[in-house]
Amino acid sequence: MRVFLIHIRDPQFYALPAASRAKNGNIRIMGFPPIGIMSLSAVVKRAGHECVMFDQANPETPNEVIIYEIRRQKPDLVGISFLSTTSYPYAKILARQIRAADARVRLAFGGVFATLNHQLVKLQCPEVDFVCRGDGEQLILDLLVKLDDPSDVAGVTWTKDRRVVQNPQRKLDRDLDQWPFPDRESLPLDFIESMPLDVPAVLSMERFTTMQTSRGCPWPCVFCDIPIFNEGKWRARSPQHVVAELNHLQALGYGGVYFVDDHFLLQPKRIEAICKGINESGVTIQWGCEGRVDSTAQHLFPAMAKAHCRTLMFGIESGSQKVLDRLKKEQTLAEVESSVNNAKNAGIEIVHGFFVVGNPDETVEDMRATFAFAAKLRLDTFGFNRLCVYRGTPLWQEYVSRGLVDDGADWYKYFKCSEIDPTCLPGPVINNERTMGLRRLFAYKLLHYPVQTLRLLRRFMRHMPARDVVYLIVKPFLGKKRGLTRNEVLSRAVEHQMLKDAAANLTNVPDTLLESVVAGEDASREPRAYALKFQGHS
Ligand code: B12
Repeated sequence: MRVFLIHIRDPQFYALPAASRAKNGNIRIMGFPPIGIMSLSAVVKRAGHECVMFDQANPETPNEVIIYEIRRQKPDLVGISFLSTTSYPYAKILARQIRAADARVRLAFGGVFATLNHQLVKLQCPEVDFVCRGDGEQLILDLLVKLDDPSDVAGVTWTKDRRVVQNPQRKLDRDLDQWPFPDRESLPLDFIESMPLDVPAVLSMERFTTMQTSRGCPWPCVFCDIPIFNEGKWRARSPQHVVAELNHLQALGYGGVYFVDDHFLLQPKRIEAICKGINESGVTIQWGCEGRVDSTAQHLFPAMAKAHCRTLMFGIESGSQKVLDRLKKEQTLAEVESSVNNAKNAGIEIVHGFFVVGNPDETVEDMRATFAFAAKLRLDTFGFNRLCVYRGTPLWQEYVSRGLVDDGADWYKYFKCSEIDPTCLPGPVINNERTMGLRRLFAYKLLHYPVQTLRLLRRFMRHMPARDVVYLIVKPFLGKKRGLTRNEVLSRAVEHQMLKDAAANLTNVPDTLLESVVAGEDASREPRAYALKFQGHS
């Protein structure tokens, strides 16, 4: 069978083509690779099928090229993968265009958003044959042999006799070592991790990729849907399997790896074995990961640093215990402080703090406390995002019961909490407090931690154009902005408020408007000349 796998990205959001090509001729992309479809591609190929991947971060494969290739290569199944609510409108548009161009091809959706909203997605997108829930590895193999009648393929939502059928849930796969390493070599792309991401994953211009060493997180934070996606469970690959993949990546020339695990720091024994394996096998790849501040693995931070862990990211969220409790974060300010200290004392080079502002019941004093707390912590980098609410999270459920969102009409939208929740501060107040807070924080950091700050800036200078670094520093001190400057687009390191606003607005677009966008595009038109260069068909 021939399978096409497409990773949908919001245009200009989280992945940018770099100006230069890699030595091997590949297009260089600043951003995270699409590890979801890369994982599935490896599985599908090992089973003897053909697989072609498309990542929409590649400017040479817009929708029209993908449709052209579908017509030309006639795949048996086209799998469309997307992570979040923000990319759903683009997935919808592409599915409709594909269906308009080819009435027979089988179309499948997968990923976190599709999983959590499977029935509604199936109803809203009748052109999609299968909405796939949860892990995709075994599911796609089962589906490929049952494309005509997936009645007994667990985890699929489809239509039979004009009725939406929800096949039984697939049992959570605990044996993650059975799957091959993701197929990273079949896209005509090379990834580099740099500042357009709002998180300094490893901060290196080396060939960069991601790995997933565990899945899930059992904690009940109200804004997160991962416990529901993973049925409250945490599953992990064995240390041997993880180290083997790192060796494989080193042999392929990768120099930076970010673990996209939801909570890498959960199991001390596993971390210890991974670090030991890295040192013993001579892996020198620099890596980054994230985890909770209450991790019991903190005594291993020195071992992690020795095994080339350069970046450690903590979900700190707030400097107000009241807000932390409201978010059901189940962590204390003292735990935050000691884990950041432990990481810095261990020699981890970049310790990052994720914060959220605009939380329910948060006052101006709480926000000020958050910025004062961030200043006190020995963090190297930080990000302050506005809290948003997505369907599938406990907070969404709360908003449904408080009548703030309509589960039937709003399910495919996402909102900044302050837009709908009267217990949040108004948007302009939040933005103003954030700007002021960032200014104070930057000034405080420069004054109190000059060595740490200068060291970090020197590292930035090595990996970013100087003007972007300057902009990054002066941004909080600039007055009210008037529009999106080129630098602002490029330097989305601290925040990318406007782009996020655009993405949020798009999720609010009704289907009728989307239809007109699709109608406006002539899906039957021939792809542009550059498209033919794709995969060497010139
Ligand atoms: C890494 C990551 C990112 C990276 C992007 C990585 C990339 N490839 O582009 C960055 C930092 C850029 C990012 C950005 C954002 N992210 Co994010 N991100 C994640 C994270 C931590 C891991 C995703 C991942 O790589 N998983 C590993 C791969 C192997 O899994 P997978 O893609 O899910 O694929 C598996 C299955 O889903 C399935 N599958 C997937 N596709 C298909 C298709 C078919 C046909 C089949 C059969 C199966 C299938 O099979 C795969 C293998 O089992 C997740 C949390 C999570 N655990 O999923 C959040 C997560 C997806 N992000 C989230 C959000 C909200 C965002 C942002 C909107 C944040 C913001 N406000 O700016 C943006 C939007 C990005 C976008 N364009 O969609 C939310 C989504 C919630 C929602 N309902 O929308 C999540 C779930 C985090 C959370 N806790 O809530 N993100």
